[in-house]
Formats: sequence, C-alpha cells, structure tokens
Amino acid sequence: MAKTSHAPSPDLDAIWSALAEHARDIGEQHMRDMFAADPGRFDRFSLSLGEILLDYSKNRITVRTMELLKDLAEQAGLKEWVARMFSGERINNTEGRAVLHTALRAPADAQVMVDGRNVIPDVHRVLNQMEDFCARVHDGRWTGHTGKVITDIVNIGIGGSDLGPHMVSTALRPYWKDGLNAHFVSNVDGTDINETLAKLDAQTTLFIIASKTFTTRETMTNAHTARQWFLDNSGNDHSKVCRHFVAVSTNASAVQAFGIDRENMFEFWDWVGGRYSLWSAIGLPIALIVGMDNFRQLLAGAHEMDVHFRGADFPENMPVILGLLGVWYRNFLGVSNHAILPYDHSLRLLPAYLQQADMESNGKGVTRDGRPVDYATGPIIWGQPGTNGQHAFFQLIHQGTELVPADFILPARTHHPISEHHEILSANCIAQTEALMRGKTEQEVREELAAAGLDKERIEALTPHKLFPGNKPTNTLLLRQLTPFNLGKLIALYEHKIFVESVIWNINAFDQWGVELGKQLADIIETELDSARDCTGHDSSTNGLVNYLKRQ
Ligand code: G6Q
Repeated sequence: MAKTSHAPSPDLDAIWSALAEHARDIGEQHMRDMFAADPGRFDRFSLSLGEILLDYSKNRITVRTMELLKDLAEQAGLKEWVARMFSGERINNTEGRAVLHTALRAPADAQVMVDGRNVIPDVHRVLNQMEDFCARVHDGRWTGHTGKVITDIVNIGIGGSDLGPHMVSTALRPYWKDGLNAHFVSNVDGTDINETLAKLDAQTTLFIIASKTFTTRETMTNAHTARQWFLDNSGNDHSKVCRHFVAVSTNASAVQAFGIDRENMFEFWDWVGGRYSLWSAIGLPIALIVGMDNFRQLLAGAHEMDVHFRGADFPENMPVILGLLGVWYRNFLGVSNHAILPYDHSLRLLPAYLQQADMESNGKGVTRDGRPVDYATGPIIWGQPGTNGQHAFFQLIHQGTELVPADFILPARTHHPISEHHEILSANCIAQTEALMRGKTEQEVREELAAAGLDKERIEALTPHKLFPGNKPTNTLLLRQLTPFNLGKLIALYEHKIFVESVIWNINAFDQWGVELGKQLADIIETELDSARDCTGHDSSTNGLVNYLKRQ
C-alpha cells in the first residue's frame, strides 16, 4: 500500500494533504457515473499532438483532481526543473552529469552548452558520420573481407545499449532495408550468441559492439566470442576484423585494444544516460536497418515532443498529464504497478523497454540529497501486447484485487492491412478500455443469466463470479500510424513522463546505483566457481549454491 501521509518536501505538505483528502472524496465515485453525468468528459480529458491522441478520460479523476495535480507540479518547481534539464545543468547530481538526451534530437542550429562548449555540433558530426557509414553499407562500398555485401547486422550490447535499438528496430520492421537483417545479442548466456551466430555467414556479417564503457562483462564476453567465431570462419586473419566490427562507445582506448579502427568508432558522451541513448550513436543499428532518413525522422518526432514538453502549459502538456496521473495513482490511490499494453505486434518490446526506462529511473528510495523517502516512488512496470494479454493476465485486471492502471497504445492504420485483422485488433483495444471502465453490474449479470435461461439457483450462484466491478483506469494513446516520427514522439513522451514523476518525488531519475552490488558479487563468485577449493566465505545459502554448482 502506498504511503500518502508525507509529502516529498515540507513545501508540498499542504497540496499533498489536499490531494489525499480529495482522493478520499472521490474514492467511492465510479467512472461509469462520471461519464453519465458529463457527456463532454472525452473532450475535457483528451488532447492531440499532431498524429498522437491521448484520451485520459477513463481515469478516476475530476476537473478538481487535475487542478490539484497541476498545483502540485507548479509547487514542486517542475517548470524550473524542465528548464534545468534542457539547458544542460548537471541535474544527475550523484554522477555529476548533465542529462541531455534532448540535445541528441535538437536541430543543427540549436545551442546547448556543457562546460562552456556547445554540444550540438558534436551531435551532428556523429550523426553525419553515421549517415556516411550507413550509405557505404547500403550501396555496397563497405563490404565484408571477401568483397561480399553486408547482409546481417548484429548489435552486441546490454541494458541501455540493447533495449532501445532492439525495440525500435522491431517496431519499424516495415521500414527495413531490402537485403538486410538485424540481430540483437545481449544475454551473457551463451545460448543467445550461439543461436544468433548459427544463422550467420562471417563474410557478410557486421558486428556493432555497443557499450558506453566498453567494459561491461556481458557485452565484452559476447564481443570476444563473436570475434573468435569470425576468426575461426575467416582464416584466423586478425587484419580482417576491422571490416566486420565497429563500435559505439565513449571509451576510445578500449575500442582500439579490441581491434576496431578509431575511425569505425561512433562516439557519444557522458551526458547521455544508457537508457536514454537510442537517439545517439547507440541507434546505429536502427539507422543501418531502416536507413538514416528514417532515423532522422525518429529524432524529429522526439524533438517535436521535446518542444511540446518544454513549452505547453501543464493542463495541455501530454507528458505532464501522464506523469501527474502516475503520481495520483501511486501516492494517493495506493497503486503499486502500471501496465503497458500496446495493441500493435511491432511494439511487443515496448513494455520491456519502458520497464528499464521507468524502473531504473524512478526505482529510488532516497531523495536527491540522500534522505530516505517516506512516500512511494516508481511503480512496477509490466505488460505485453494485445490481444494476447486478454487471454492471459487481463483476468486479474478485470476481477482481481490489485488496481492496475494501464496504457493502451494503438495505431489507427496498420502496415499490414490483411482482411479484418486490424478491425479486430482495434475493436478489442477500445472494448477493453470500455469494459475496464464500465464493468458489469449485478443487475446486468442477473438479466444476462436469466436471458440465457438459467434457473434462479444457478443465477444466484454464478452472479458474484460474473460481476465486473469496473472503475479500472486506462489511458489510450492512438497513433495515426506507427511511423518513425510518431514512434520517436511516443518514446520521448514516456521519457518526459518519467522525469515529471521524478521531479514530484524529488529523486534523481538519472543514476542507477542499484545495479552495482550484484555486479560486484558476481565477480567474486565467478572466481570462486573457477577455484578447486570449496566456497566458505558467504552465508550458508550462497556457499551451498556455489558448491552445488561446482560439483556438477
Ligand atoms: C542504463 C544503464 C545500463 C547500461 C548497461 C550497459 O541506463 O546504465 O542499462 O546501459 O549496463 O552499459 P554499457 O553501455 O556501458 O555497456
């Protein structure tokens, strides 16, 4: 249960209490009644931005809720925080870094200063380098070592160096270049690289080693396995490696030590966080597979959302609305989680992508200045594409005991207009949001069962099971079509939503110290797994598990 008793800072005590009281007031109200009382509810609680429509009317909110939430954002200094982020201030205070993924999609004539230097020319220099490289791969000037054209791109990276490019490349499948395939290897489990390499020809494969640090254990292990496979399949000639391996990194010396030419390294900067990096050279696999024009469209879409986020008043600001609704459910209605439900098979990796973006950003238990929080922060993010989820976990959303606010995402037009597939998909998406909101009343259930000819006793027995309480909140995001531009906009919408929440919660959304401890302990255990001696230095469970593995 979320804690609602404390505000993130004393300045917010009054508005926090007002929201808590308001939550108690509207707690019993049903959205079915809210819609019945107000035919203008959709118009009031929806807005369009170009080809994206957000309908947030199926939320447990009133005009008063949105006013109070807007006051909360104002009093938390959201406007100032947005300006700080865009201007390159070091708002990632624990790592002493600026947070400038927005600069990666800014036009060439923009100016964003970091340490007295405008970073935009660097951004566009690397974009041009990517453009040149993509053109050479596409038109056959860049070939494999035997002169054959490249047919397969393999991105080796993990976390932020994998999830974004993988999700976007999958989402933009209709835009893939003819004759090219993309593969993504992330897991250190040898199954991942083994299954990928089995499909490939060393003469026509290009590996991108994507690692900001170029030290990440999983990525370097996979990169070395890929290089060995390449050498084994190309006469063990090390001089050929540079035609088949390029790198995306901030660590030039480690890239060169691996055998990749400096000129085939695509740079990015410490002010690009891993999970916000798909807009940088980390997007190289995207640019290769869909073409640089489409990659630039992705950036342009994200930039349009940046301009909107920076300039629109809070009541008309899409990321602000979504972020404030997130806070509303988490802190005032006791909600623990949030589902991402794309009704588009191409967006099937979006839930996993947003899981990292949101949970790594807002999964924090201390404030910016290191005090433990006594209120709830980031929720659990989960989800799967529709309609598959309807035949699985939707049962819990409809009739379980956990409240699950959900985002439904649907393109109006499909890239695959085959028979009635898209009508069925769309109908299900909209029907679910209606069903979740309305539910089914006892009277409706009884009438339905009576109409089906059931006797009184059977109706009595079945009615509680067939009741749908409804009042389940959803946002619906309709995209005209899943284009690179609209996808860029959609991703940026979520990035900014996450930032809005972090500002209200007074936490640093841009560090991730929580991933460190496991890495440290894994290094120790790896050495122990290799040693001939029994492991004794841990608790009995850890010792027991290590020793069991050693005996196998
Ligand atoms: C993201 C995280 C993390 C990171 C990976 C890969 O914000 O920092 O997911 O992207 O650990 O790191 P490298 O790119 O340095 O290999």
